[in-house]
Amino acid sequence: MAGLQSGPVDDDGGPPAALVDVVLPCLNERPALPKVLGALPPGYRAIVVDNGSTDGSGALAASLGAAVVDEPRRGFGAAAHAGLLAATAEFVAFCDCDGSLDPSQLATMLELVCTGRADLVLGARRPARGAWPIHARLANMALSWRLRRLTGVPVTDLGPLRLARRSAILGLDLRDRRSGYPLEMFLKAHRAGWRVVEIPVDYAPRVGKSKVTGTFRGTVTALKDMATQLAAASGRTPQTEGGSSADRPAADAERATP
Ligand SMILES: Nc1nc2c(ncn2[C@@H]2O[C@H](COP(=O)(O)OP(=O)(O)O)[C@@H](O)[C@H]2O)c(=O)[nH]1
Ligand SMILES: [Mg+2]
Repeated sequence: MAGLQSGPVDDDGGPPAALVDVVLPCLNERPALPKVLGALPPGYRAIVVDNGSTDGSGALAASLGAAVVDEPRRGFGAAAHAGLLAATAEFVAFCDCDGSLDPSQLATMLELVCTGRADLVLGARRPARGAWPIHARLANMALSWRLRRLTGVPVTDLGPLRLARRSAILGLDLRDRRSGYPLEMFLKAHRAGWRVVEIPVDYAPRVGKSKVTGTFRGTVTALKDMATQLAAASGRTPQTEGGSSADRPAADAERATP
């Protein structure tokens, strides 16, 4: 296993490969891109998924050195999943492309997964003043309460900053292509027996306009998509508490064996 800050050196002597690919779903986030990309620590490669932006986000991201993936099909999940499919690093993180989150806090998440203490790490947002609209906060509190009851995982936020092993997330076979994607990831990870761990992360006011919780349409779509995921999860017979370790990310399952 390579160190946490720099990836393995390519066989051909080229630049070190990224240890973490950071998927950044991006719909018209031009004003935020310099801050977001400038905040990525060494060893973390930005994959900006341009979700049909009309403000030149994709071209700006490429000029700033990011890998850019085009995903014309609209939807947070469509963008996030296209980024996951384009990723090649051992670990993948997801982060809003709006300047609200601090990618340097991914280092703690990476450490938890690398050392076998977690399979999926979620960032629980600690908002600065004005960062989080009250309706979104209340909806998120209600969702977290429901998730705690449903899964027993002491989750307090279904936050957008998260990290896991790439091959493991691919194995979850995520299907949602809209706002239910982060919830589907959590529910399927739990069902597969993953250790889902939450750590606090800073949450600053975003740069530019919100596409989800800041708009009526975005909020309604998010609620509908979450309800679909919850209904699917509630209707299933739960596995043994914590799920089957056979479904866990392989490397971590090995480490978890006493
Ligand atoms: N809602 C939405 N967001 C998208 C889409 N494609 C990419 N995104 C990005 O997904 C991220 C989350 O959206 P954001 O506006 O930050 O939602 P908020 O955090 O709830 O305010 C941002 O980086 C958006 O640019 C899409 O089709 N719909
Ligand atoms: Mg956001």
